[in-house]
Amino acid sequence: MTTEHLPARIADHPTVRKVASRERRKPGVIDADWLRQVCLDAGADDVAFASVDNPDLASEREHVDAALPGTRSYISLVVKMNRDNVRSTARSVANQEFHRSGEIMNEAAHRITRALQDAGHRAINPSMSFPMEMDRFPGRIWVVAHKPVAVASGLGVMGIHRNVIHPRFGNFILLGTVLVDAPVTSYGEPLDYSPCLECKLCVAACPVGAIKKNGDFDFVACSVHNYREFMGGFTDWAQTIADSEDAADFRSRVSDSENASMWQSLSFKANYKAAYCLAVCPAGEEVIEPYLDDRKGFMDLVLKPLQAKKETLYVLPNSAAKEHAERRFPHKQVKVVDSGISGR
Ligand code: B12
Ligand code: SF4
Repeated sequence: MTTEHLPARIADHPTVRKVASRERRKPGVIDADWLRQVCLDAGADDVAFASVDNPDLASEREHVDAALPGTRSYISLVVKMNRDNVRSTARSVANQEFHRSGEIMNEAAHRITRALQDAGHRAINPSMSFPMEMDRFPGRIWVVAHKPVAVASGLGVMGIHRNVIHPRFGNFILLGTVLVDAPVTSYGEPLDYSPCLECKLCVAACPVGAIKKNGDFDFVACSVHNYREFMGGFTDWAQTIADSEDAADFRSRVSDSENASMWQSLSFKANYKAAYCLAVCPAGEEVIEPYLDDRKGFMDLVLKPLQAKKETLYVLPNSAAKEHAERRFPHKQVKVVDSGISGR
C-alpha cells in the first residue's frame, strides 16, 4: 500500500506504517462451501444463501440496504428447537425454549459476522427477534424479515399457520439472517413442495382463532393475546394503572397473577402466551412419525392438553377473536382488553 498521497502526519503514524508494510487482502466472492461450514461451526443447524437481487425479496431491499449499505447477499440461518419444550402446557418451559434457542441463534449469527469481518467483509447480524426498531412502532419494526429470506433460500415453506416449515426439522426452528457486502458463489432455490400437510391442527389449537382454514392470518388477534406482555399489551397495562382511582381499583382490574407475569416479562424476557400453532404441527421428516403412527393418539398427547388448559385469553372488544374464544373454549377465561396501539 502506498502512503505518498497521505499527509505526513498520517503517513508516519505507527498504525499506518504497520498496515502499509503488510500484504493487502482483497475480499471477493465468498465461497459457498466455506461459508456453510463457518455457519454450521458457529451453531446453526442449517443454512442457505440468497442474493439481494432475488426478485422474491424485492420488498426487503430498501430495508437491508439502509441497515448495511451495499448488502449483496443474505445468509439465512436455522436453529432447531427442542420440540416437547415448545409443546408443554407449562408456559415457562416453552418460553425458556424460545428464549434459549433465540440466544443460540444470535450467538451463531454474531460468530458468523465476526468470521466474515476477519475475512475482510462488511457484515451485520440483525437480531433474531428483539431488540427491534421501536421508533417505527407500530409500523415495520424489524430490520429484515427472516421468513421470506428463508423461503427464497430454500430452507422451508410457510405453512397454513404462516411459520416456515423446514423439510426435516418441521416448524420447530427459529430463523436468523446475516447481511454481507459480497456475492456468494451459489445461492439456494425455493423448495418444489410445501412440507405443510394441511391437517389444520394449527387452526384447531389457536385459542383466539388467528389462523384461518384458508391460510389467512389475523395478526391483531395473535398479537393482542400472544404478545400481551410485549409492546401494545404493556401499554394497555400501563394505561390501566393510569386510569385506576387507587390501589384497590387497580387490583380489581388486574389480577395478582397478571401483575406477577408482567413483572416476570420485564425482569427476565417477555413471555409469549401461546405459540400453540407451532406446538401441534406434525410436519417435517423428524417430527411426523408419531402422527402417522396414530393420529388420534398424537392429538390426545399434543393438541388436547393445550385446548384443555385453563388460562386467560386476551381479546379486543367485539372482535372475531372474542367470539371464537368464547364459543370454542368456554372453560378458558376471556378478558377484553385494549390493543394499547392508537387507532386499533
Ligand atoms: C412481526 C412478527 C410477528 C407478528 C406478526 C406475524 C406475521 N405473520 O407477520 C406477531 C406478533 C403476530 C408474531 C407472532 C409469532 N411469531 Co413472529 N415474528 C415477527 C417478525 C418480527 C416479522 C414477521 C414478518 O416477516 N412479517 C412480514 C411477512 C413476511 O409476514 P407474512 O406472514 O407474510 O404477512 C403477515 C404480516 O405482514 C402481518 N401484517 C400485516 N400488516 C402488519 C403490520 C404490522 C405492524 C405487523 C406486526 C404485522 C402485519 O399480516 C400478514 C398476513 O399474514 C419475525 C422476526 C423477523 N425479523 O423476521 C418473527 C417470526 C416470524 N416470528 C416467529 C415466531 C416463532 C412467532 C410466534 C410463534 C411467537 C411465539 N413464540 O409465540 C408467533 C406465531 C404467529 C404466527 N402463526 O405467525 C418466528 C417464525 C419462525 C418460523 N419457523 O417461521 C420469526 C421468524 C422469528 C424468528 N427469528 O424465528 N410474529
Ligand atoms: S399444523 Fe398442519 S396445517 Fe398447520 S402448518 Fe402444520 S402441517 Fe400445516
